[in-house]
Amino acid sequence: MVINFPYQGSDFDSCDEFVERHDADFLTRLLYSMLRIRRIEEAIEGKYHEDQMKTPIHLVIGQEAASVGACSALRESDILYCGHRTHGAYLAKGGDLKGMLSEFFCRLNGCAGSRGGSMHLLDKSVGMAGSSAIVAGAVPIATGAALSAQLRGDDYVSCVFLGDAATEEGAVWESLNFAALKKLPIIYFCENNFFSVCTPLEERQPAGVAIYKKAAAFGLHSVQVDGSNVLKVNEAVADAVARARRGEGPSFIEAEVYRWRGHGGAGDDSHTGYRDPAEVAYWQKHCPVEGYADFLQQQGVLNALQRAAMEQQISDEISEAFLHAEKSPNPRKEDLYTHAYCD
Ligand SMILES: Cc1ncc(C[n+]2csc(CCOP(=O)(O)OP(=O)(O)O)c2C)c(N)n1
Repeated sequence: MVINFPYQGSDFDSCDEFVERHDADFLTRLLYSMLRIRRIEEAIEGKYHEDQMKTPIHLVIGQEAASVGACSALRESDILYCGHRTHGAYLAKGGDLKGMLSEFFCRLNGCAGSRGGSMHLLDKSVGMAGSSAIVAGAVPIATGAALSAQLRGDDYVSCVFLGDAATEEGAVWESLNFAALKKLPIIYFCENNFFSVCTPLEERQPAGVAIYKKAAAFGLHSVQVDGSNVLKVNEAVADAVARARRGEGPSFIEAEVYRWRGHGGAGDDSHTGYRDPAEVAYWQKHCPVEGYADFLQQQGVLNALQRAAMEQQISDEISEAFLHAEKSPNPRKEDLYTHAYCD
């Protein structure tokens, strides 16, 4: 069996100090948010074959700790940009489940007004400023938003999620260079899941040059973090946010994660041969959500009853949101040109 990188996930052995630093409410909310994303994604996956959701989907199952760890370090007023794998980031940033599902069902009340679908979630009310299906497409836009914050003296930090494959696009390095030069308040949050569709990292980038080290060479504060550990991700992003707010410029965070499902659509695609199914099974055994839940129970922050209550609450919310989306009205022909032009 090939494991693409040394296992680090779900290792909470050195995390006792986090429990001392944060209150139980915060620690539990991190779990709730991850569990909510997991169950929502499973529900979306389960219903996808019905073909009522008129959108391609890219599931984030396995990567929840990265979404939640990063967004929990941002304020609502901080703005977020994303690539095509949007669901976790949107929900973790405070996005509305009904709005997201309605968007997938191509309904009038979808969070992007049925214009976007899963790859283009947009919701300015929670700081989800935009997402782009063009690999690395959101990176220069997020950099421009950080420049805008700096020029206008606005207090927000701009954060952009990008994949490991996005770092193979020139636009990323032009953005990083500019951000470092101007000391922009921006965080480049790279979810390194080691695959670009079905091409592994080692076939795309030279061995021995970690992505975060390339960013460091451009003059950014740059760190690598275990993306399966929500606490470590939160800490790395909180540090980057504090630096940005102090005017110390951009940060790059490489979070090592593993995607359990195929690149797009429902199900695991490892039978196609691009990755070893045993590798997927290995990562599923080291689940970032269950691992963190077990850790909280060991620490006495959470008990089994509370965990079960979370499951129930999430399940109820999901059922209600699907009903809402299914029953919502379709877009109207007369609105076709709304949002197409602005004065
Ligand atoms: C500019 C561009 N090139 C190619 C594609 C086709 N494409 C879609 S997703 C993807 C891989 C993205 O991998 P990564 O950025 O690591 O994100 P992940 O899917 O792993 O989350 C590619 C090559 C695209 N959408 N845009």
